[in-house]
Amino acid sequence: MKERTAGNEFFKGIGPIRFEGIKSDNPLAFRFYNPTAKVGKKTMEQHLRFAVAYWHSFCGTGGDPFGLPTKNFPWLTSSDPIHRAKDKMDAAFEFMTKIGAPFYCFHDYDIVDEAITLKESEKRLETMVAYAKQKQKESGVKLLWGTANLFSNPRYMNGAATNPDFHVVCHAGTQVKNAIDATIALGGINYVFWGGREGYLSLLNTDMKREQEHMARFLHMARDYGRKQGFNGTFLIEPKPMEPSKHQYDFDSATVISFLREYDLMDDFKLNLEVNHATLAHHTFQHELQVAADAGVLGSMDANRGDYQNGWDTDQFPNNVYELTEAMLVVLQSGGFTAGGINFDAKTRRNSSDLADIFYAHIGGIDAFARALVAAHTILEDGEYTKLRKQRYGTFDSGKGKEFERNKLSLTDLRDLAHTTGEPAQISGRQEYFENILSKFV
Ligand code: XUL
Ligand code: CO
Repeated sequence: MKERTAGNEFFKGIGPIRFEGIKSDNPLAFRFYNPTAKVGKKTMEQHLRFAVAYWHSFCGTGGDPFGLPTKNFPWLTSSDPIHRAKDKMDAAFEFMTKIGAPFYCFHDYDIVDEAITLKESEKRLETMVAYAKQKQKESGVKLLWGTANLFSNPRYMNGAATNPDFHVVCHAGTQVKNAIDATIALGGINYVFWGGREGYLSLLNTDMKREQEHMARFLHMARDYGRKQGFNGTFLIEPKPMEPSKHQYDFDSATVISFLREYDLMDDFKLNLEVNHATLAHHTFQHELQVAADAGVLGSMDANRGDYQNGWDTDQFPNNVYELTEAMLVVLQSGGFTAGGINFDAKTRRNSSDLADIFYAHIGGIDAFARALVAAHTILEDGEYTKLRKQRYGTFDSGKGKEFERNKLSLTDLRDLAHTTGEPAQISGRQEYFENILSKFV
């Protein structure tokens, strides 16, 4: 077998991406993201905690249900699975270092292809985890989260943890155990569960209650195992309403939170919220973030955008600064990211077939978030937005309104008060005024 050449440069002609400021017309530079610039008490890098998604940028080659792959990645050419995996990892770390991302995220079988036997798959994973450890050490790039791919292999066609066949659940458990081990070995800060196949296609053949109980049992086992192995990080659930399942159990923030509460998992689990998944659930992204923040479980973010003209997960890189500002307002007001970050769960389009396109995509997304961060911070500093929103609830800050909040009134008290005060004066919600505050700073 041909020896692998280590240290290949895959993105030739592209150096480290630097901040050059708004006047720069260099397409391979940041115009807004200056990692060391302070926004309030933290630097941009500390606020945003960007992560590169291994699967989209180094594994996905552009195949779709209607056509073959379009991306001829030079790191995928070797016929030997370990050589190929190491080349891919060299490319990934070269990219992450050049773009200046502090973090990355992966699924188990992103870093190496699954083998025919479980034993061989585990051996491959072990080899690649050791290689990743070395690469992380050399580059300083850290693991934001690890996860297991419990949706691609045909064995999961009826679900993973919620599969009606216990034997499949055992396979899912094995993968999760190994992925947790890998995450711990690599110092991962979070561990994610996205249950793409945890749901159903038809209720006619599905015992939903039993499947959800199995899912809870499975998550308890994973939590117990991780904690026993010394994992102190956060377990994250990533909601999505559908695709590939017709109905996914982790539908949206509210559904997942009530599941976590019902099965006593709130102490260990938080949410990883993805923009396009919110869109598919007919929510705004900021709604999903706020629901999680209000329950104290806003963990991390998968950043992308959908498409206004269709109804599936297009995973496009973010570029809508106005919408991102609304999202960053929620994040900042909830105290910002601690363990979590912003993972670019986004892919370049199928016809973006140059290697440089991966750089343009990330530069665009990172700059858009930097602008949104600054805008949201400025809006909060300016204070008019928060003041006006607080004022809307002013009648609860004193007198009878305050007594209501403090549980001092009964329903008959409300009746008596309504009779004394008469018809309330109309008060405008001033939505357009609020929108204009945002426009002023975006
Ligand atoms: C799928 C999706 C996944 C998860 C990780 O829509 O978002 O990539 O982020 O499994
Ligand atoms: Co995602």
